[in-house]
Amino acid sequence: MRRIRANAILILTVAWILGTFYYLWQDSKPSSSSSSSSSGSQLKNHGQKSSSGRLEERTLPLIVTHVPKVEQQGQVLGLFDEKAFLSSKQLKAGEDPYRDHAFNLQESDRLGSERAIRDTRHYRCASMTFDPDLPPTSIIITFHNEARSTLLRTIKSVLTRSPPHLIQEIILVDDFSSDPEDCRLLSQIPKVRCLRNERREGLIRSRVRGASAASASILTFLDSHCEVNTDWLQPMIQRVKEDHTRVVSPIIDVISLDNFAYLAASADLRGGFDWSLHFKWEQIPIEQKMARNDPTQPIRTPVIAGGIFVMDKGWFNHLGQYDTHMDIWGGENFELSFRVWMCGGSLEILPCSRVGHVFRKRHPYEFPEGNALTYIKNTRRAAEVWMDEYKQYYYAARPSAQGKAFGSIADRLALRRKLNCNSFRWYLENVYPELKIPEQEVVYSLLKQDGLCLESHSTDSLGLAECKTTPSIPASQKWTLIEPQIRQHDQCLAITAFTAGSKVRLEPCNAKESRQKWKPRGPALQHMISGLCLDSQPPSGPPVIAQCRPQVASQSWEPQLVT
Ligand code: LR7
Ligand code: MN
Repeated sequence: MRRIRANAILILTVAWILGTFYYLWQDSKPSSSSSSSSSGSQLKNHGQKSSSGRLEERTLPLIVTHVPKVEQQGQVLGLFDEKAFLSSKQLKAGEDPYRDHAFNLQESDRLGSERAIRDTRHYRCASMTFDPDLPPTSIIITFHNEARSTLLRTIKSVLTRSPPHLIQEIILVDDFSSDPEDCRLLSQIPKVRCLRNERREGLIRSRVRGASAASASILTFLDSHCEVNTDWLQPMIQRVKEDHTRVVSPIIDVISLDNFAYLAASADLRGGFDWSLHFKWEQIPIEQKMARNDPTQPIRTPVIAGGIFVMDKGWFNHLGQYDTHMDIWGGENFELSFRVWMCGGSLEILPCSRVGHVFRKRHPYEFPEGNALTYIKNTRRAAEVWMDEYKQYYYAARPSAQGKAFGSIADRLALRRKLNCNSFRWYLENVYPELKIPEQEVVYSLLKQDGLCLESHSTDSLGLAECKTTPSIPASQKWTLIEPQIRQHDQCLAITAFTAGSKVRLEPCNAKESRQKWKPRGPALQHMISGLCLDSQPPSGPPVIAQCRPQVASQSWEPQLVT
């Protein structure tokens, strides 16, 4: 009897251990097949635009496995002669495969019009459900001299990996490519229309043209060298259907520009930027990451990469489409992102939607006005219209932008007023608090007046004294002008009362303290709130504030830079 009981306990123990192992195995499964947070060797930063608008490549540590999958094949191209289309334009022997497209054309051509790719989603995505009555979308793809094989793979992946009833049409906009045949031939594919520009417009105006021609109520934008992955479309349409003010992007997987391997991108990234308006992928803030217990949840993002997103057409039009005075490439993703957030919408990345994109290191096409000038013009327009007083940090980070032409922004400012949008400060506080306001370059100055210098005697007493420049300037005469503060280390120049004649002294800096806020007014230093100016009358006593008379010697301060 005892033996039977012992055996029963043994069996139960073994079953329990096996059950536990099975459970753990189930939960860790995605680490070998997708990009869940449990797989440590993730691609952290998958391609980044540099300040010149080029792409910098990162290491791609993921091993790719090709799992052949039966997909809807055959019929999607109708009478379109795929073989003739691809074979008539292949790389000739001895030609540089990178020359025309900045990726390995030979490898792309070798893959043909379609291939199986790994389903890179978290395994839990597969059990998501969607409304049966999702609305269809118009897919908009603009291209300028795209390789035939990448363009056809983009189109075919859409047609084979999307529920057919969700694809209303694919609108290609040929942005004046050298060969008009691409556009003409591709129009033979069922559901595909192609509009050809009569001159080079750039991707921004081309997208607006495509969007205006779209007949579905939801717009989906794609680059011309993508491959969409399993069930990529439903999660995005679902989110937009639930709330038309959402603008959603997939996780953008990496297609290697060298061997066209399809690589899973990290699911922990969102779009960010620095003050020069240089886009970068960045880690989700740690608090948000900790709070994410469901890997299928959307990720709020301050900006989108720009090329691949889904947006309600009515909302796109209501918000002013794009700034059509932006040319060729670049900057439109910031303009759209600021506008969406500041004018009542939101941006998110949906981890259960995956689209591959060929990231390149250089632009394979020409910029009629030059690459740098175009990027500056476009980003300057975004900064001037949307960044309010914070545009000063853009100019500080990109000094070459100053003085460069950017055209009239009157219509965009009018749009911003009409839409009654929030301020950029609101955006920084509510959407992107992680973007730190730069400490402006620390400039040490003497504040000189007729050969005398403003000096601190003790912590709170000030006066004028002979300027001491040798052997070195004492700390008591060095001032840092970081608008709106006039600082000496962590002490700030502050008024003691808001009335004329009040003393000025030093006190611990506090960014919220209005008594410490100054601005230059000609040679004078004006207290911002009282409107009174720093005055050294009487010359021996502590400085005071007085009615501004900037021509008067006692109010004339000459900052002299020292290091
Ligand atoms: O004059 C042009 N006319 C065009 O139609 C120049 C380009 N294009 C087309 C081009 O064929 C392609 O389909 O526009 C699309 C984007 O150009 P790419 O692929 O040369 O640029 P990219 O991949 O570096 O572009 C990213 O940034 C752009 C900024 O203007 C756009 O927002 C792109 O859509 C965007 N691509 C993505 O977001 C995919 C992920 C890359 C990242 C990060
Ligand atoms: Mn691209």
